[in-house]
Amino acid sequence: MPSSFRLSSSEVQALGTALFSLPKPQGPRTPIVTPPLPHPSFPAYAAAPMCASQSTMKLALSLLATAALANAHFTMQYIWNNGVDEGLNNYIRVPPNNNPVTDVTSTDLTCNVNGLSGSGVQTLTIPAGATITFEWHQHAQRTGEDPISAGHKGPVQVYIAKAPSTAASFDGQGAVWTKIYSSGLVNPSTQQWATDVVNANGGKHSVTIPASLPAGEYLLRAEIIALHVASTYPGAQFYIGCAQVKISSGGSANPPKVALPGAYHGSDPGITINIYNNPQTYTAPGPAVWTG
Ligand SMILES: [Cu+2]
Repeated sequence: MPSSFRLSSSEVQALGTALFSLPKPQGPRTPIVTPPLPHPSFPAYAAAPMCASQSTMKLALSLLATAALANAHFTMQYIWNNGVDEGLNNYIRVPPNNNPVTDVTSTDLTCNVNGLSGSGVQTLTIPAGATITFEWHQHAQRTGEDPISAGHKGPVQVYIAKAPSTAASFDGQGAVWTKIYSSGLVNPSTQQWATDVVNANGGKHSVTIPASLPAGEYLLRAEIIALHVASTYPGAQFYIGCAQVKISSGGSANPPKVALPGAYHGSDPGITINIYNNPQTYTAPGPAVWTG
């Protein structure tokens, strides 16, 4: 496994902290994580200065993370235009690896790492009102493994931003983003999250582009937030994929817009949250969905 696919040490430590803050299960529900607990005084042990037992600690943390996550990290790899698969990484600003963004004030929040330019990326022409599907995978392949690793629970959202000129030259900065889709805690009684639905759908989720948007070139930004280590900030993991599209015809709507980064804060209840506490409601970060 390439090193870029491994959990960082801070992620592993945060996971350990989150797991050891688990409350007792309340009512009938499927256990989300049932890792073997390697040591009763684990949190203090993990926070202690480096010592002779460091390698043992690392092994225990590694086993813990493996039990909970099996794999890690993913990227947006395909865009489908009205049901047509447009091919691996085509029309997408591809990040250097599948690591998440965790700093909501970073320009990496816009379109992932190295995502401020689309030079070399083609722009896909779509009709007004198109149904666009995004497809995510852990690795650069459709292998049948979980598209996103099952331990990654959280919301799925889609934003769109109109480019002043070409999508390829658009950096997506400023108050330019309109939220057009959001799905969070789908079923509180079973603790089913939007990410579970994406996994069940082979890594895919769809959005209808509002037909009232004006013709022109746009960035489409899909976002999956994994909340498995989000009980402190930074912890929530932002997986972001931006695609370049050209709406061939359209209307004259002027939808509400926010900045990304800008609209999210580390203190947002949808960003800093312990999802192992059987939440019954969830408020995703950012503005309300605009449907056209
Ligand atoms: Cu991951």
